[in-house]
Amino acid sequence: MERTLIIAKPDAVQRGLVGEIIGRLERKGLKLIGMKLAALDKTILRAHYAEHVEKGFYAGLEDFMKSSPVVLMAWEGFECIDSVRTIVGATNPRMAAPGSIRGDLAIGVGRNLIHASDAKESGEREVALFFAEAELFDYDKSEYMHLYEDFERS
Ligand code: IDP
Ligand code: MG
Repeated sequence: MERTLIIAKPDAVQRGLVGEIIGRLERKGLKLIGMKLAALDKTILRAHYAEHVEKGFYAGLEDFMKSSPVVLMAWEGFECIDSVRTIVGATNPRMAAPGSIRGDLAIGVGRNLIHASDAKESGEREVALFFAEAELFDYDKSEYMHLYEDFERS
């Protein structure tokens, strides 16, 4: 099963939208395998956003991501990277589809509420960057037989 790192960004914490974000992922049927509140510093942000460090918006992004605690989550599910990106919506909330988290709840590109991993490899790397193995939980979810066919559950 794929894993994805979700960050409820400072705007989600400050606007009281953490529960809304968690609820949407729960209702999809995904499994929450790790969660914690954290204050991110420059070092971990530069590792997490390595592909963006040289870009013009990076300084503002880093300041914003340090402006409040965030909620870090690891979620698991069959091909969950793509399904979560669809639930999250386009990077620019003004272009994000209605029904998506960003489409429904955000306006500014730099205030788009949520981070979600964009590929299987980045999901593995990002979950490992923010969570120790002991902070990740492997447990049975009883509803799986009603969510997945056998080949999707293996
Ligand atoms: P993503 O979060 O949808 O994967 P990325 O392109 O990976 O989008 O960019 C990471 C984050 O950087 C975005 O979520 C957004 O907060 C911020 N960002 C990206 N492009 C811009 C921009 O043009 N202006 C301001 N912030 C941006
Ligand atoms: Mg990205």
